[in-house]
Amino acid sequence: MTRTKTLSASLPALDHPDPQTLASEVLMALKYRVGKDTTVATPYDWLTASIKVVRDRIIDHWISATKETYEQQEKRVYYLSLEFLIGRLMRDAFSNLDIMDPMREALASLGVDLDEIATLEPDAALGNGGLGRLAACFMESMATVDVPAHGYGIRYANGMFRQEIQDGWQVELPETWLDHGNSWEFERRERSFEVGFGGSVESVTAKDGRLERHVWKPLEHVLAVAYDTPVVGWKAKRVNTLRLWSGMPVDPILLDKFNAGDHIGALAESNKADALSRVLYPADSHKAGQELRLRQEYFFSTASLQDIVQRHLSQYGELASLPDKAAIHLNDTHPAVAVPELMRLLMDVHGMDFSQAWDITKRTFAYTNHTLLPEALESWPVPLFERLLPRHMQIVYAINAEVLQEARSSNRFSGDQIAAISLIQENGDRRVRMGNLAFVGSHSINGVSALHTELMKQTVFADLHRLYPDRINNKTNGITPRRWLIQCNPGLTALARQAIGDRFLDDIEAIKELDRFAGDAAFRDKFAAVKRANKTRLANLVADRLGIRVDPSALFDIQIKRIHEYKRQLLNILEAVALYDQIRSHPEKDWTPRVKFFGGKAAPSYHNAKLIIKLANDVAKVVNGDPAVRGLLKVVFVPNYNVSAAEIMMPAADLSEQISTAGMEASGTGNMKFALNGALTIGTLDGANVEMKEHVGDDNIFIFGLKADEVAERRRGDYQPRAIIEALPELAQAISAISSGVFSPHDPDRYRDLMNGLYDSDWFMVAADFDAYAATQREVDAVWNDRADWNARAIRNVARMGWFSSDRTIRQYAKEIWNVPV
Ligand code: 26W
Repeated sequence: MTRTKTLSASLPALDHPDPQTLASEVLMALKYRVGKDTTVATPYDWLTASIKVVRDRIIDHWISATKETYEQQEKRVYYLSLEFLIGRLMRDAFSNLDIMDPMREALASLGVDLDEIATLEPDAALGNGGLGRLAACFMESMATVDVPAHGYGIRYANGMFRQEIQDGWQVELPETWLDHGNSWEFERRERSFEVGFGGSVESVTAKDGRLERHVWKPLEHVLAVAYDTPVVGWKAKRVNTLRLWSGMPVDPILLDKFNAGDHIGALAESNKADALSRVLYPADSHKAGQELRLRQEYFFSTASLQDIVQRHLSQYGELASLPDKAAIHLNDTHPAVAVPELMRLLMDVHGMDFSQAWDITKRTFAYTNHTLLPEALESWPVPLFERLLPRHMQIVYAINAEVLQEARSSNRFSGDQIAAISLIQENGDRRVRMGNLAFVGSHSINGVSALHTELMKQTVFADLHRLYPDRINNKTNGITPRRWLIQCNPGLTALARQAIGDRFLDDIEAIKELDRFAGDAAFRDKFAAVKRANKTRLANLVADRLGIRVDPSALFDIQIKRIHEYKRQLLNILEAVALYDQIRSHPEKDWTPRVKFFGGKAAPSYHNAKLIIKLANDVAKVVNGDPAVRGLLKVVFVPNYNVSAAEIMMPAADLSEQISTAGMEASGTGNMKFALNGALTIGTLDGANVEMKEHVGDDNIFIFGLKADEVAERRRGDYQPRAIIEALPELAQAISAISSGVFSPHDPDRYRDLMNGLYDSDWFMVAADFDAYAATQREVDAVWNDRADWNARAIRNVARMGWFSSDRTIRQYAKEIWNVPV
């Protein structure tokens, strides 16, 4: 039953403090929280004091929201995710509490520049890329649309690595974001749970000899300790909790061991606990495979479930009502071990039988799939799973028996199809398939764009979909407009407010009222001025940090995202090389000045991705240094792409590169951030690009290349990249230049294998799409040269992107998956 929300009187209203009040709060915080006075305060101390001030204000809302959820017995959402790519929080908090301006003034009155101290806040980079950033946008949107929610994850001491570019190569350095402490979080020592690994399973029999229950006797124990960060929504509508677990030895002093003289043993135990929350696996769409990763997955899943079960029991006294009061969401398969863990808690700890536990489990869990890449689909070797989690292995077998029985008794499945449904992969080494486990344990399985969801039904989950046809559904991703427009693009926000008023701040879909201004020349000029200012800021940054001078009046063409072959940074670089060649050989032509920006991290073990970074840098060096180019083309690789870099680059883009091989990008969310900030997209019909095209209209987006079904068809047939390359002189020359060492004269063979890969197999269809891509880029030039037309299209992009708000996405999850009122 869906209950509609009633606005409660108990929630504190948003107050509007004046700068004087805030200034005195900052001074108090500086004195009593930081322990300094103004004469000795460092910029970092001012940052800490400012965060404490805004956090105090958030806490008032936090406590009342938590109380209200309890009193009203509201259903809670639990979002389990191994990644939360949050970025900085201070500006977001100021903006959501509507105190940005008075706070700026307050700090200025104390001689402190808000923008300066804001850049000192470290990025909380507890995620790899899209999946982690989506989790962060969702947390903010759940608070904004008033869904009572907890995010659960790991408090990694080292998040995503810091990328340095040395001699063009990626070098990975540890990111120590907790060095100065973390002003946002609260340590909750009292909220800690034991986590076991290994050991054996004992059966307890009743007096009559019947099996009563199983008891897992783990060999190792660690503690998961909670750290809470409040997450504030727009205008502090609600404040939710992000609870991150940190590993600690059960006996933090390890006195027994130590006193018994086992100093090394005591240290080893401490290190083992510590290791669980030491580092984020930097593998994006490639399974990590190591034992420590499975340990991390179980560690945070069991701690979160124990916490959820305890909260539910203390409020309701029984567990049969769990599905009515708790929706637990699995962000990809990383927390899929939560399925057998909840079964274990219900059966072994709380005495339920299998069928009741299974019913509760399925009604409680929902799962989102974020990728179809086969190499990213998690599975664990049965011997490893069994050694680490012996009781869970038994439960997985029991679930499997249940599911396979259902499949067999329907008489609709062949032997191969039954094998595809099984939780255990039997060919080769035996492995537990985490995708199948998450699927069968959930009542809802969703994809993240319309195309991706269709492909899920046709490929990875085809047989499970036939067995459970009502479970797969689509929830197209979204982004929070607070961070990705209001906060990162104050110029465009102010311009929109002048034009259409403030309604879009509360309801981003109202930004569609901007549409009619596309035809208004005066507005277009103002829009262009905002874009120009944002580009100038990026140009200055690039000049300061990299010593590369770029002209803000050139077309800024940007591809920023993880480096992966399927995302096809290589296609973009090849086009740059071909263009470079053209500019040199046809100096008489009227070339359109362009700067191609790249940014992104490669997984440390991903050889080709790292080579692509080196290639971008090698090409940049040659092109930028060639006087014959006359500045018409520049290539810039921006090091250490992260959330904060995105906040500067998204607003500065004219052209957004979304050029993955069709069928391979589940959704993309960078595509949405660019368009909302007034960039036009050049892209394939992949992921959410398909729906973006429907919303912005065919004339306002540049679509090229093979479609997903055409890619599949070529792969089935005999795709001949060599023939294609040989028929395209521009492409052939670009490849041969790279291959023969034009961009790597001191190591001429550096790119030989990478280029041969294009001739020999070209799995990502770079050759097949090159011609269409290059032709579309020239079309881009033509539109760019009619600046009124370009700006009109860009404005229409901004106006028509409201639907891609994560508020819309979260409302759909709430209504169609979680059954919570919004
Ligand atoms: C097991 C290792 C691992 C780690 C990360 C496997 C898979 C992943 C994810 C697939 C990585 C990811 O970030 N996927 C992205 O999710 C976004 C949010 O839904 C989508 O927009 C992107 O298209 C998708 O690549």
